[in-house]
Amino acid sequence: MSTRTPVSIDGVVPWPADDARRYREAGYWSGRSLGSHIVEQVELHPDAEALVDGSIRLTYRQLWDRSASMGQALLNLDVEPGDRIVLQLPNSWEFVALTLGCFRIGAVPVMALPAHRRHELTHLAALSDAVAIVVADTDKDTDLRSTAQEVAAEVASVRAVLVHGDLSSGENTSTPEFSLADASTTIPSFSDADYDPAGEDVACFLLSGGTTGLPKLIVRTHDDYAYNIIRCNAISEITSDTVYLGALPSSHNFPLACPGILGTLFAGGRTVMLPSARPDRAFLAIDSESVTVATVVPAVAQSWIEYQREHGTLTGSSLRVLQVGGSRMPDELAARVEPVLGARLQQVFGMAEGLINMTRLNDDLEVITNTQGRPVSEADEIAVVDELGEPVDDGTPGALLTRGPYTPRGYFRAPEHNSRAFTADGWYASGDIVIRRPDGNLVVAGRDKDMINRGGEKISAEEVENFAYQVDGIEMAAAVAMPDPVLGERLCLYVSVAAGAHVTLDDVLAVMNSAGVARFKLPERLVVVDAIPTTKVGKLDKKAMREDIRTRLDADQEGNR
Ligand code: OOB
Repeated sequence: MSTRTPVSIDGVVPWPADDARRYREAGYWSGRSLGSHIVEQVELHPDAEALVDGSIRLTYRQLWDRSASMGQALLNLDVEPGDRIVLQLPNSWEFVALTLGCFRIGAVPVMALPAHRRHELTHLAALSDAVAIVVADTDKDTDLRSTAQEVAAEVASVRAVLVHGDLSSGENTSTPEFSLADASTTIPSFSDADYDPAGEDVACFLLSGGTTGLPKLIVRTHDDYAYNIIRCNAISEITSDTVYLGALPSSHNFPLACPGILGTLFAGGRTVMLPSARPDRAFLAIDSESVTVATVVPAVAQSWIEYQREHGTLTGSSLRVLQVGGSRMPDELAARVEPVLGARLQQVFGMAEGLINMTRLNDDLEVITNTQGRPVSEADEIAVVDELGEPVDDGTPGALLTRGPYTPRGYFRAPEHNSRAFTADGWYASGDIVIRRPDGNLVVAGRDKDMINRGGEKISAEEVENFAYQVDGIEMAAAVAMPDPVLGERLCLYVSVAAGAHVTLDDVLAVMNSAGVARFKLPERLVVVDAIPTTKVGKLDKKAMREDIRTRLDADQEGNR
């Protein structure tokens, strides 16, 4: 157990003292840092492979050494325990080494998504008071070095940019730039004993899917995140024999810690990092690395099933468990996983805010196919309530509330939002409508939050609407989910316009692109209406618009026949 005094970060909402004591006494919180769990595996089998990234293969000892180098490089930049670092890296060994380096010296990575651009990165850096930003040199067609420089110029606290990739060209470097390659070879001179974070110290900031404006920051402590990982490992049966495929963006809670990369490291298994989850590449990796567990969203599961049906490349596959979550998996798709891919399906209904539900590997097929599972910990509290906050009977849909040892009690520096997202008793209102079955398993039946779930990527309707209002001629705007056979949902924007004005989708995209918004948030269809439907109390009637777009899509299909 760490003996260091915890680092206090202004704006973190702690668990109430009584609950914290209870969680410690019950052994849910061990008072240990995340790194202390992983170093056990380093000592146990230093020469076992921990991480594979293309042609690079790192043993536990090598990964641990590289994470020390990364930690030292941060210390050389005067990064101190508790300092925040916006981390945006593709799936790579560097992502893991740097994350572990941060954990070891108590620096706090802010887990930006690879798709984030200037708009989101600036927000994350400013909200977290980040001292540094870590990016890849480019992603697709975007020069992320320049983006990071723009963010640094905007946010006074940022004093360094660390770059994964090429630093040889470019002169726009008003904020000092450092190479991650150099950082990974820095000679470490610090001792873990001097830094080892306390259990209650902040380990990382995850991002909320966000129902309001820009993403909120979710504070995860070493204690709570370690417990999250340990419970997920137990339920997913992760051991030193596990070979885990990390193909979703690693900064998501799901592939990071449910049980994900960190869970596999906790257990002494091996993680194979892939830059994308495309079936051709994933299947090659599964075959050549004898992958046993993989994590995907439903849209990816569907593409794997289709690919396998067409090409049949997974014969005699090592894949034992396919974890699927992030958005609702249709029951018909769930039923096809095991027959086609030969792997046991594990449905995962989780959230970066904490609570993780999973089907168990030995559940009846009916449960695995038709439900999103049950909490991974006996200490997870669940309530399903009606509009008045009264519990509903099992079998009746209601809003999901939760509380527990790895579900924090408030977002970072968001008191106003916290007063709405959390009840006075500390329950987190997830915004999901669920049915609890008599067997305790949850079925996700809808949601009461204003969010679009585009294949697992969450988009706040409000954020997109705010951009729409910057377009000349738009008087009223409403972002709604339109059904999509592949992604589940895509974003459709309804607008009403001023008399005589002519607004196109391109006008909206132009505003969002010039603001540097992540591409996945861009509306994919614009519907111009005379008047946006409203409810009796004058609120945007999103239900009516969702029904309307359904009808329009059906009519389009008819027209195409
Ligand atoms: C995961 O985390 P987030 O924070 O990106 O999104 C959480 C939200 C949930 O509140 C729910 O609305 C939706 O995503 N969701 C699902 C789902 N899994 C997540 N909706 C229906 N069925 C599912 N299986 O998405 C996440 C975090 C950890 C593990 C798994 C997913």
